[in-house]
Amino acid sequence: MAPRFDLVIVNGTVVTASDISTCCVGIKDGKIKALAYAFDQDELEGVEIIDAEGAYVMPGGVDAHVHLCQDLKTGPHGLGGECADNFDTGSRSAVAGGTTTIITFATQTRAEEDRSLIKVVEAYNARAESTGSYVDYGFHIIIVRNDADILENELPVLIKDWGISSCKLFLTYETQRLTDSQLLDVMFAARKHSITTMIHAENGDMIGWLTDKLEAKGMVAPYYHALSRPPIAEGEATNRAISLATLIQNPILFVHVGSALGAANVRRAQTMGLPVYAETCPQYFNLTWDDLKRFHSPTCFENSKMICSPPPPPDTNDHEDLFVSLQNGTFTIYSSDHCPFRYDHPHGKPSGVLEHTPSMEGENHDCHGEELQDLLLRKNGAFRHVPNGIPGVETRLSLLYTGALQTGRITPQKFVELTSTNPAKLYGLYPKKGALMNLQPGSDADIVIWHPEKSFKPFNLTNSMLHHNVDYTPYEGKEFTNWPRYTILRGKVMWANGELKGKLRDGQYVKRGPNQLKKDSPRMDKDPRRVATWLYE
Ligand code: DUC
Ligand code: ZN
Ligand code: ZN
Repeated sequence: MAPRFDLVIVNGTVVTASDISTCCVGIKDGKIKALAYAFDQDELEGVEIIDAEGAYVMPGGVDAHVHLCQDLKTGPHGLGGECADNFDTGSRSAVAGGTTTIITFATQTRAEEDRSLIKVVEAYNARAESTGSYVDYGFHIIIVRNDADILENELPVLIKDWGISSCKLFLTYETQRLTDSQLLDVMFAARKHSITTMIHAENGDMIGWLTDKLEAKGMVAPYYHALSRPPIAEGEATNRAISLATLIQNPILFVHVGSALGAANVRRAQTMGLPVYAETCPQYFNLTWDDLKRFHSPTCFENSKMICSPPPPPDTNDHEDLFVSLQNGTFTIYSSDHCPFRYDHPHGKPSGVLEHTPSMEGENHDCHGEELQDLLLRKNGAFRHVPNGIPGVETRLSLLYTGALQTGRITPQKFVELTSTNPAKLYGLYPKKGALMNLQPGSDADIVIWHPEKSFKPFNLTNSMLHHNVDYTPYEGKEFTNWPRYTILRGKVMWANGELKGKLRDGQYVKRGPNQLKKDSPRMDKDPRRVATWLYE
């Protein structure tokens, strides 16, 4: 008789978003088959066994905000650089950090040939298929125009054929931002097709105006990026988007919320019963404005390594405010916003110097290594032209473990909710992902097993330990108190004791369904504020 299981995890402290218990996990055909206090000896005969030694056993991480293979070099007001990771290097980094599913972005642009969302998704998927992936993956679609025909005809195809149930919209960046009226168009279409709208909420005009003022005073060093995007830029934009979503009555998710002001607006909307969700990211709990001036001198271009948008908060008091929002449910999900740019690459962070400085006339714009580093020392850059984004898909879970779980700021269940279960529910993947459910429809056996706390020696991170294709980490030297010991994807051990075990083509594309958190908002269709019921009749 075939064994009941292919793989069994014993002596685990099994954690889900709701429960925690000492038990064993039995896996068969890539699915969770049984959870039990113990299995009979004869059931374990010939079966691969992992001894968790009392450590946490959790659903694999679902990172719902990852940029891979993305065209980010979209002009002076876009993100302005070349994405350093493809599906090979990015997914390798994900699995080494305990993540088993990533949702990446396929980007429409304003170019006529990129009008069709379907063609955009096909092109991005071809990039994923050309390398393969170590983890399961899907796409959000970024929409930067409001063509009625595309929204009407293509959104249903994205849902039906591709299982894409979320789109991202921008309130900043000249090449991406939509006006309020355009936002309403897309939100209205998204509502019709049960698509969740993800909002990049920063006020583009405030940022542009402040950037001009800073430049006029010669304040162009990387540090001033933070001053060009103060918390009120997120405060205004979250408020406005909440108002628009109230009119449309469709769920919105604010991506990468990094300010207490943004979080407070989200909290207020949630208290009113609106389907407003928020994502936050590790950089808002681990970096501050000081990190933008930590290399050598406040004006040093190397500080561009820390530039991301929105920027990290001013100081560590903000971290504490944000931890409260993490703990009390204001933040629905915790993603990496892995947006990788290299430092030693002319189309990475050095774009901030190479491509846009008038004094670069006559210089080699396509250099690497010593020549590039020499240029960065001799020439002034400007934060306006630095690509916005930092890497973090691999460090996401361990940073939250170190900073929030081990310190008692959140429970193990909350950790699972934020990093796996809620992203799976929000983006229509539950309970295939984000759960350890052994009853129909059942969960994929995607699991992360940590090291036992009592035997794990804290260590200081260096970039050489990571598996991405970026030549730095913002967390260089930081102490970590745990790290995923095993990462299991659909029953296959992909990462064990510091070694990559899986294969590049083990990851699969995942189709997603509609938002499964929406039903938590009972007043959603009651239109208590008398906004626009007639629109939906
Ligand atoms: N938005 C993102 O989602 N990632 C990086 C930078 C940005 O503006
Ligand atoms: Zn964004
Ligand atoms: Zn992002």
